[in-house]
Amino acid sequence: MSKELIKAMAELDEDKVIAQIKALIKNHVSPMDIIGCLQKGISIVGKRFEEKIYFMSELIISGEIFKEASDILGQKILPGTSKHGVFVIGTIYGDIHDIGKNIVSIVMSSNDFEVIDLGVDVPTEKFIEAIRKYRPEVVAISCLLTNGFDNVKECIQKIEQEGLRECVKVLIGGGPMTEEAREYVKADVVCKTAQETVEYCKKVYNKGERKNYLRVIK
Ligand code: B12
Repeated sequence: MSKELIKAMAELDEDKVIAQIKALIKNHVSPMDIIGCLQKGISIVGKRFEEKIYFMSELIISGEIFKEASDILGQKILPGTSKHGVFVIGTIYGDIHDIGKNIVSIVMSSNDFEVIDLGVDVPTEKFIEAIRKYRPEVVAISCLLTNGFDNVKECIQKIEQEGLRECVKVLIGGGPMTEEAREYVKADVVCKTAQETVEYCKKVYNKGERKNYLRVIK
């Protein structure tokens, strides 16, 4: 853990963040460890926002610094070559947070999954359309706002009403997503990190249920 990087991120010192990242890369620290430090730093930003030490402008700046950092790190996490499972991901409507979702996308892609990223503020219809079109094994819904839980629940209900629920595993993720939230929204699984997502999706893929899905979807 680089305390300097955590501090630079928490204090929104963009130049120091970038310089630290470059130095850590040079020292062969893994991109995922660097992301871990950035995450610690940005969660301090979140706390300061709650405590009214930071305001909306600081939140926006933190997002921009994290994005710039992930662009540098994204180039170090190379996409896989042989695509096997299909993975659809999007941030639920009403929510525009996408930094965590983007990390999950990059890591899934580097682990040989074909990733269809629907973006942010994604309406239910777009998730349903993507399930029909791409026939993924897993659809992941990202949500960082506690008041977005009902939207996630509604989205999963609609997937069920469309007769698609048995065709796809629904995974949820994002800061406030817990086991209780999973029960509430009726998802199959909650993953806390990108690596957990990879492991869960590999398990689903290795069960070889995809053929059955293809038969069920009309
Ligand atoms: C940056 C930020 C913003 C940026 C987002 C920029 C962007 N492009 O994403 C901006 C400024 C736009 C923003 C806006 C708002 N935000 Co904001 N934001 C944050 C902040 C500081 C960091 C979030 C982040 O990117 N973290 C870094 C990433 C890497 O971490 P992560 O998201 O947790 O992701 C990891 C895991 O959770 C997981 N993961 C994440 N997503 C997914 C998805 C899947 C499928 C899986 C498997 C895993 C997974 O994998 C990641 C890697 O390990 C958080 C504070 C915090 N502690 O999270 C508040 C926070 C999320 N925001 C908050 C709020 C309140 C808002 C606003 C409502 C503020 C306002 N008054 O307008 C708006 C909402 C706008 C909207 N409609 O969505 C609150 C939410 C409180 C709540 N419980 O609902 C937080 C927690 C701040 C706080 N402590 O009060 N925000």
